[in-house]
Amino acid sequence: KHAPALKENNYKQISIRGIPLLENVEEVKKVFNRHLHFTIVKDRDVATDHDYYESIAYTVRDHLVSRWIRTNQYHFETDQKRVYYLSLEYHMGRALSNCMINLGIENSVDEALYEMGLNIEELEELESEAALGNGGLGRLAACYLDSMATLGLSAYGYGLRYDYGIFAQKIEDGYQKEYPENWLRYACPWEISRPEFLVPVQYYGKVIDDKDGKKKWVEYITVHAMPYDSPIPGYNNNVVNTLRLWSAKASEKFNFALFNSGDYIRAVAEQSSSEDITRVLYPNDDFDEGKILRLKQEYFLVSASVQDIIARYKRSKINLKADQQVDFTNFPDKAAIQLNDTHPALSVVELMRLLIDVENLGWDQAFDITKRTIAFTNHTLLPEALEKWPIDMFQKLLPRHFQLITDINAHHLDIVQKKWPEDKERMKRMTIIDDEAKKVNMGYLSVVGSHAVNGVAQMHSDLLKSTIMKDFYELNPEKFQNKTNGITPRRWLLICNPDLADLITTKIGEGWITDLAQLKQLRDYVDDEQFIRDIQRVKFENKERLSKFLKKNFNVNINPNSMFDVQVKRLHEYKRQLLNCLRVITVYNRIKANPDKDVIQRTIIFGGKAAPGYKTAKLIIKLICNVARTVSEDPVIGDRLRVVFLENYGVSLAEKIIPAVDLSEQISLAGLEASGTSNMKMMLNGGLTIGTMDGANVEICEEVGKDNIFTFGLTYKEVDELREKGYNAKDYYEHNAELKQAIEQIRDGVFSPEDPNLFSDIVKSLLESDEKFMLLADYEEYMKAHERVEQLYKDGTEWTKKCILNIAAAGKFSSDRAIREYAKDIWNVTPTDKKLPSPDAGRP
Ligand code: F58
Repeated sequence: KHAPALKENNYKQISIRGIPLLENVEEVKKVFNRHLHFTIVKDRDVATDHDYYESIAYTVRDHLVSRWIRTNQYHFETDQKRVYYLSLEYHMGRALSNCMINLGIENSVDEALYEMGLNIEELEELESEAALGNGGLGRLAACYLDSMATLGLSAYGYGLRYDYGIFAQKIEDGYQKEYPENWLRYACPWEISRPEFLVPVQYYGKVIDDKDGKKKWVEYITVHAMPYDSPIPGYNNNVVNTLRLWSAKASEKFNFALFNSGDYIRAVAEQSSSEDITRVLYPNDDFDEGKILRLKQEYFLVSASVQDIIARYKRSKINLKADQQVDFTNFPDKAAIQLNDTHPALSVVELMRLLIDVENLGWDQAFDITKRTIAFTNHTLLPEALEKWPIDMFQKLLPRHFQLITDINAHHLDIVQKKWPEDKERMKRMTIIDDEAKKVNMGYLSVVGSHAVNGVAQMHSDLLKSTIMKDFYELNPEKFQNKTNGITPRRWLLICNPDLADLITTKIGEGWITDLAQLKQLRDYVDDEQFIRDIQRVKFENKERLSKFLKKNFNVNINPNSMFDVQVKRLHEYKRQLLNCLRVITVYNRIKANPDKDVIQRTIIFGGKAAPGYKTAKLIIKLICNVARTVSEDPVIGDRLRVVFLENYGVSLAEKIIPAVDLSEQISLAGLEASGTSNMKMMLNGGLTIGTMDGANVEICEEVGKDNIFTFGLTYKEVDELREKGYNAKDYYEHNAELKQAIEQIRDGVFSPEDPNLFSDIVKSLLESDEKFMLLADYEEYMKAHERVEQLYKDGTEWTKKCILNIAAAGKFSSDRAIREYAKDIWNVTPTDKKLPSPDAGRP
């Protein structure tokens, strides 16, 4: 290992971000050495690179600590309303560079490491990422934490500390294989365990009537929730909020009977089974598996968090002063709980239970407080993803909660009946507990128990009101809102694409970092020839960097001079990676049929994990890999077409891919992608979108103008009409020779000569049962849209102008904007751009 070339280092010094002071550099070195010695307990002769990573992580963490403590003191003193974000998933990615940037110390750290002969970029790669999420929903939670801290909100994330996050994906012979990813193998330097705040969580047992007529939950078993806190630094504002993740710990009393019977060894050994609750993240996206362990996880998060929230309320300033029974009347003015989908929906019932059974409030008051506290975000309309728990399972695991849901449902149906006295069908549709299907509907519970319900893009929110939540919208129209998703411009531009960030800053200053709408000033430079060349240079260098990375880590060769045409996201039929694959096959056929035609060089990049049990999705991965193989082995193709499937797509890989994207593939069937967020990331980094009118694509189109995006395909209305009249795949198949050819090639084993029938299920579903995703209906327009892409790409300047217009129009998609809207319309809290006093400025 050697120090980076001086030239590159000099270049970094000429940066808009924080000028390093020599004192800081000396200080960093001192603290680094102290940690290597006292924390890691190594000397430089035996220290590994990982030890150096840990030492620098602890050094950076030291800079956070006093701000973190300060933030807590400040929030106690001001006693402003707290926002609690509850999510089963947080896809955080790596923390080191994020912390350095948000604290403004990355140049000092860079320089200090350089002087010690270490390379920050190499050390950063050694951090294992906290991948405690599946896809968009978990990453959204992470972006929102960043924005809440940056906007100075007193906000807490609550989640689960899974021992195993999302699996590591390997592609072996074109097949996805899943491997466990032990992200905690090395201790995580960012988390602090808080055994003193252990919280008991109860399961099973039964409910009895107490002497005083109260309900009492008895004979339950207890599992303890151990909190682990991680810092969430705001950008340059001295705020450090907290993400609290719960880990299951057996209670000592767990197997009392066994302990007493003298079977000590077995009693201790069996403790581990209750600790299984937080062992592993369920790897499904947009699919509800209905397993009891998942229900245990959901309740574990909810119970521990709601108890913690109530405990904090009781310890808060207003209540400490009042020398009397805690008054819960003000609870909704002091706490807002946001449910990230229905997964934490039990919060409604747990809050009711604690208020009624423990705090002795009356039912009506408890329900009023609950509704005013809780709000609910829906992330999908796909029926297979909507959570419904079997009544039996639910009642056995959570007997008291089942009673409370029964009460809530009775109260709710009473209101429905008063409003529509004759409408029996509606009552049946709207019941939270479906006695026929024997299921508890968690979406309905979430709506009934909340004061606000939102979708994640305008189109999605509209569809919520007109489809799955129609009856509920008619009952309470005032509850329904839209909050279009956003992404944090810190991680998704400033950190992952520093050269573009610098270039933007030289033109419009650095205000965009916390006010992304300022990017629209870039429109003034759309004809500036130098700026256009600079944008092109940065994009090219990013593509080169990605190419080198892929060569080094995956032995994949791609050509940075080709167009990078990218679809990276979870693998799901509705996202239609298969449509992209049909297109690739057609492009391949065209080159073969017309080898002398002048075409642009394309690298088509796929990436994404399939749920381990999702057979079709896994077979689509295999097909893509086989097509990639056929293309690369064909001597006629040369460097005109290259197809790659990148292994193990996640936050860290995304940070490398997104800055290098030319073309962003967003091709779901209209009505099925609630929002999408990779579309926003690529736009912000100067990628042009080819997409359907679905989710947030609609708003991207509005913002950038339809001349600067390649839209195609059925609209939602057309999909609806087509479904009404009957979708017939053969119509398209018989009328489009290229489409027919591509499907026949798959059918005939052109891409799987060793097993010609390998993809027969895919062919069958395309031709016989695809009314759900209608791939063939959009194929022709998709091909035409790609021809428009090709035309434009031939004119480098015109292409780049549109890139600039896309960057300039990406302001709306900042998670800061989204969080401002949540703050105003749902939580009733006020963001601030004031900095907290720095740690050396005395206690607030
Ligand atoms: C995603 N949902 C949406 N669910 O599909 C996407 O359109 C949206 O942009 C994003 O949420 C953020 O709002 C999603 O990622 C899951 O991963 C769940 C995991 C747990 C089981 C159910 C799906």
